[in-house]
Amino acid sequence: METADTICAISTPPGEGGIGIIRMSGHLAHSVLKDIFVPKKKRKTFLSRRLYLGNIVDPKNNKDIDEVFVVFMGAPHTYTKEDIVEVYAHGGYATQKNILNLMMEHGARLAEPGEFTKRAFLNGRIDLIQAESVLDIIQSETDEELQNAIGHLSGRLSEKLNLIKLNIKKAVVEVEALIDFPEEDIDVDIKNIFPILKQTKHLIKKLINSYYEGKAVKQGFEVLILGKPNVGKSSLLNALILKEKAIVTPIPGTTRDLVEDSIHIKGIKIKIIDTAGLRNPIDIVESAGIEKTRQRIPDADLVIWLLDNSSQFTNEDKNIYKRIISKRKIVAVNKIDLPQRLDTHELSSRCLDWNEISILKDVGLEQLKDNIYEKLMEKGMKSPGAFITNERHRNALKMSLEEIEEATRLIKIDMPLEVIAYALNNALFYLGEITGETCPDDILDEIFQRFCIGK
Ligand SMILES: Nc1nc2c(ncn2[C@@H]2O[C@H](COP(=O)(O)OP(=O)(O)O)[C@@H](O)[C@H]2O)c(=O)[nH]1
Ligand SMILES: [Mg+2]
Repeated sequence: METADTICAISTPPGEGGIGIIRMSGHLAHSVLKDIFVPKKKRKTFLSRRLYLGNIVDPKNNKDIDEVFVVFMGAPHTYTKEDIVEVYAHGGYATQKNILNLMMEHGARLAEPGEFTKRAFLNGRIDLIQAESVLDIIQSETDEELQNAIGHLSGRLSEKLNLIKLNIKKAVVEVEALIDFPEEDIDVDIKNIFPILKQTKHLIKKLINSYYEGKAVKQGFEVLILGKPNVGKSSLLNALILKEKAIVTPIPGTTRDLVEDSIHIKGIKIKIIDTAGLRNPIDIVESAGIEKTRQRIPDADLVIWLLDNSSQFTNEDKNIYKRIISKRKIVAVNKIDLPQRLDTHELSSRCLDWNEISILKDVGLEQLKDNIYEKLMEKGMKSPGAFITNERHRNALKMSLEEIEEATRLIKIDMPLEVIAYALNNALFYLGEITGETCPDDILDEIFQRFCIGK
């Protein structure tokens, strides 16, 4: 496929390096190469996928720019499906810049971030999931992340989605057959598509749930330590991360900002956040800290609610509990080295289990860590395979699921077939957004802008 512009960019990271790669894609690539490259052995054209040694020379003044290797890759069997040229130059900034400028003088233009990959997508070589996985591969920090991203690039997730789409298409065909032929003429009952819809819902839900584990692999979990002032929240953060990061004092209200650090428990990344103790604030600084704490609650994957064994259960504790009733949580009673004043009935009457710990004496902390891990993984899907790590994918799956549920409901209340077909086609539309078949331009732009230039 021919795109109007031929694009070029430095594809290796900026700075000094052994080699620097400058890449061009588009129908002018070959002619630009002929203009600015003088091979050691004279030749008129460059064969596809051969490496040539020679010099980049500015034809204006015959000035040598660099001694390089070049390769020409003929369309359509290339990354972008267009003609591609890669120049392997010395890895200095000035050299690469000069070669790039020369390419631009001879008809190429500077590529936008991710534009090579965008062309691969627009020209149908890869779907949108695969394009996004290219970015994930580049940004992977751990092996688990990398393996999942490579799986997506090879089409593992796309395959699953295609299977789901096929199912929905089957249902659409049945509904449309009924629309075209009145019921007397053919032997089809609309209720026959229930099993297909049920299976489809199951498959989509499984993928949506895999986001949880996918997120664990990619970003790690967020664990928020909550509790009234002075129960030992900052001490707990320090004990978990094995550093004196947060200030610990006997003065209630010491922590006024969020303090966070990351640890690994059994290979999963966990961000622990120490917060300002929740109570009626004494001044505006504390009040701002408390507000920040409150705002973080909805996003936290887990809350550790910390109580003090040596002090009574108060209204402050009650109010904290109200805020976290529906959150995934662990209750921990700290300072068990001190005489008990806490009425644990307040916890048991709320059907809560609790961990007894003393951060000061290092009691119960290992057990607490195990609990954190188990709680976080409770909802995770243990089976290997494709899991989604991308918020965009999850949202589209949810929308699609809603449409299928809607279709099921409409069938049950005998709504017109056209309305049912409409809902099913919407479900397909949302799935198409994930792979990119039906993705609006602004979403595409936003995705590719996250790439670096030259990819
Ligand atoms: N006796 C005892 N004191 C503790 C324990 N954990 C923390 N403390 C003390 O409780 C006070 C408040 O601790 P801090 O971590 O600042 O509480 P925060 O306000 O919830 O962050 C400090 O003086 C700590 O040394 C514990 O297990 N036992
Ligand atoms: Mg504190």
